[in-house]
Amino acid sequence: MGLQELSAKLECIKIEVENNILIVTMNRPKAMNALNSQTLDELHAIFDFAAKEDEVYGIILTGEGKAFVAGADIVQMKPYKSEDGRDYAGYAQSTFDKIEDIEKPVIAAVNGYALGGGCELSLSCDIRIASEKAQFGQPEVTLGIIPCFGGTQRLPRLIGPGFAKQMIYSGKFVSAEEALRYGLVNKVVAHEDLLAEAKAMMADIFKVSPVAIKYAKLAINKGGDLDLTNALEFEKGLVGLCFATEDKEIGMDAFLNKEKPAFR
Ligand code: CO8
Repeated sequence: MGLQELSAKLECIKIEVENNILIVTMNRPKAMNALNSQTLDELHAIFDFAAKEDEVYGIILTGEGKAFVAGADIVQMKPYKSEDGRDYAGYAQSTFDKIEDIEKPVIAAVNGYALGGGCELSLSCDIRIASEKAQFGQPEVTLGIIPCFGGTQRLPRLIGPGFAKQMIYSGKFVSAEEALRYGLVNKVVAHEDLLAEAKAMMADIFKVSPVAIKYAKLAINKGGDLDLTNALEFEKGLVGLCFATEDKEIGMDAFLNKEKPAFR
């Protein structure tokens, strides 16, 4: 399915391609871009498209209006019993795994509220840039549940268990500046500069070897779940793969010839 055809089918998310960046805008403003089943279906379709489309080199995720994503859809979840809750969490987890595992860089440009599943969505991206208006939180405990779209696992892995427990146990929102201090976001920028900053960061990533990015992402994401000895083995195996690629020839030839490498 091409971009136009996919775009025409989407109701909760907008997509466009600009300079090889797929810009994905969460777009259910009447519900603060909350994640209902249809939105998760659409995210699956979009990331399937992004994985296959050669003209997409990287993805930026952002939101329309006051929210990035204000969490799972509470209206949809209210009637759920135990099994429904588990199943829905599983579906959201598989969606976010797909985002985390895509072999292309993904930047979250967090424009506003990133709460519950919204904070967890940003955690499945490689890099988070926040508008000064962004607010992060895991308010699930105020609803009598726990973060379950990966939040109890990805948040402490990113910012450490101390700050993660503070966020998860209190349910309180934290400002963009506080999120920067925790290491939850890489950078805070003026609201009007958010997308430009995300695009500029992506443009820098596009200058280097896409094959190296793919293997670096795999090494960081999968190696982090292994003990150090096995993680280093894994890293060694991946650099072996790098040495077999054309990108390695291009990169090292360019350096030795005092030229800029022309990857892709
Ligand atoms: N789900 C559904 N609707 C929502 C959500 C949501 N998460 N967030 C906001 N809305 C709706 C509001 O109900 C309101 O609708 P209406 O206009 O029909 O009354 C509309 O969006 C606008 O919201 P507000 O009037 O509240 O706007 P404010 O600017 O006053 O406040 C906030 C904005 C701060 C974002 C506020 O709406 C809020 O706190 N939202 C809920 C945040 C939250 O608790 N998120 C966590 C949800 S749980 C989760 O994400 C993970 C759990 C997964 C469990 C899954 C297993 C089944």
